Amino acid sequence: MSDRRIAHLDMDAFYASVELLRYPELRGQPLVIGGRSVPAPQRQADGSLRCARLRDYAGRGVITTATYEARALGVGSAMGLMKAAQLAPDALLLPVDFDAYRHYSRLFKAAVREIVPQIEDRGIDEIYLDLSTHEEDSASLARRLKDSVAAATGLRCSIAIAPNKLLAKIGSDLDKPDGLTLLGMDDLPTRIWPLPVRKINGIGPKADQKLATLGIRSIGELAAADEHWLCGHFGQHYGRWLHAAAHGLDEHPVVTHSEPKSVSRETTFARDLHARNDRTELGQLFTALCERVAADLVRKGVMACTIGIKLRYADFSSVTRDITLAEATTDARMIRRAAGECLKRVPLEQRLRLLGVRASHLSPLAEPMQPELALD
Ligand code: DCP
Ligand code: MG
Repeated sequence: MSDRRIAHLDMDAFYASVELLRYPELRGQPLVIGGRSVPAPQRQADGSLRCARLRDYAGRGVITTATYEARALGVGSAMGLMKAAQLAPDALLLPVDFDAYRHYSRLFKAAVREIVPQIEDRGIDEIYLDLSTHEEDSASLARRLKDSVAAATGLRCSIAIAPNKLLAKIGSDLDKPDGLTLLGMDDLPTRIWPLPVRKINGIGPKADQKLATLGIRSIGELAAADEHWLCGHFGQHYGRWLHAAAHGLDEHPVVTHSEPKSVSRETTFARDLHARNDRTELGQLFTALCERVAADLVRKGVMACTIGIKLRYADFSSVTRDITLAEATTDARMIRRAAGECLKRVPLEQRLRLLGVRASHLSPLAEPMQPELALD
């Protein structure tokens, strides 16, 4: 396993960068995405763009992400917007638009698959790749992946190539944004050991705090700690893992295929619809979604026991509801009926922006029956 080559690719300031594709004139400014009921930027009669600023925000919303210009002012993901406003009152504030981010997520992954067909999908903006069987050297492969993502999306990403997933994940963060990082085991003392232990994927806030009380803050200090001593404090399993991780060891394979956990379809309306006034149109869209989910289930060879809906309202808040059926199904009408039941349990005063239907708790469809042999 020592000659594996694993890549981790992570998009730079992802949500914010997608917004900047739409509003290129905002480039270079501190900009954060987040909050609830944040107004979208508005084009003025003179062509200029009017955009909310952090200091205008009142509420409990948090930042999903910030441009690097905003991070320089001390604000970042998960920070409350009102707290952020004290640090960067003039920073621009944009609402989240998940549909747009999902669209670009699909685009960048498709661009990567053109070069490396098998990817491990780790969510909206990151993936792992196993490059071990590729002939091309790491630097030019990484370059080509970055160029392909940029050509397909106009967005930049950071990539690291390392002997395993653990180091690749740490590595992609080392030279952000627009990073291209190659790490070998030799780089451990200089590039990994000086980092805080939190940089290891798997050391969360609790373990971090406990390590701190034991006097361990950097990965190097963790590597120097005695394995038995660590096991005494954290248990055998986690103690051993901590010790191995600090030495840059990780054998996890890149997992490129997974059984679907759910099947879903959703649609954002061309204009916001109202449950009462646009009843017919909404009903038709709803039925069409259920039919597509049913077809997806059959195509994937699975049936579903739970049917759920997702609504996003005009103010971007969303709700989900689900219902568990007496028996698993792939039938569009049963899905439609269950989804209709869910719809009765959500508030419908506000206009709707998006409707989605999800089928989950999947199990394999019964084997098709053996075609009868033609005996004569
Ligand atoms: N995100 C979020 N809430 C968080 C962290 C992230 O909603 N607490 C969203 C917004 C990010 C996206 O997920 O754009 C990807 O998360 P990353 O941690 O990769 O952050 P970015 O891509 O924004 O920045 P970076 O350049 O550091 O990767
Ligand atoms: Mg990212």
